[in-house]
Amino acid sequence: MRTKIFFASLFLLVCFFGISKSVAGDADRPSVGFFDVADCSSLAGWACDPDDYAAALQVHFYADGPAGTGTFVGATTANLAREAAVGDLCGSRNNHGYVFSTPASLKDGRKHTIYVHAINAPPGNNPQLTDSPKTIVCSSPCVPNCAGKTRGDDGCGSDCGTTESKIAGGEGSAAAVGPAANPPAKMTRAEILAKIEEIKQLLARLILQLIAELQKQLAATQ
Ligand SMILES: [Ca+2]
Repeated sequence: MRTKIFFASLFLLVCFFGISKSVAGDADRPSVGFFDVADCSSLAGWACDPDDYAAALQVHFYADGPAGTGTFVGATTANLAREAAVGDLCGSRNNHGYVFSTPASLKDGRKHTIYVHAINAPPGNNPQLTDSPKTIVCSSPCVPNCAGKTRGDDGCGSDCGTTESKIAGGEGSAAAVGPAANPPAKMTRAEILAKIEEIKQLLARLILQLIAELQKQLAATQ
């Protein structure tokens, strides 16, 4: 009887340690990586998983909070070539980089905090990458709109009126011709020289008209 109990106990011990060893050997190791870059063009870094260095991980991006509280704004695959140092941390495989275009939804002139999660291999907890989160502030690209306008702001800081209409003194010319005549934001050298020449000619005509008027008044006094 004692012999049976001894072997039964031994069997249970072997099973216990065998299972424990198996569990310890199969323990998931979290994905690793970095969130290197966050600007108005792209969100970039690298990610890999020590349980499967050959796997190209999915990387998920959230705005203004991590997964669970933030807004999911997109995903990409971390499968781009990176420097050798990344390979040193990813089982000698350096093709674990990711680059994701900064979503237009985040370009609203407000501050947004971007969180990056690597999708674990095998499926499990999806950790944030090192240096996540990062903050960006991106303005929306300005789209000029001069529809229905002959002058005035185009919505991007430039005047919808033409140079000719302002110099010639058309409708509303007093305001339009005003100081510096509100030149376009970007002018070529040739355009600037042409503009200066136009102003010189305009001033010359005005001076000649003034002199002529004064001469007329002078003649009247004789
Ligand atoms: Ca893992």
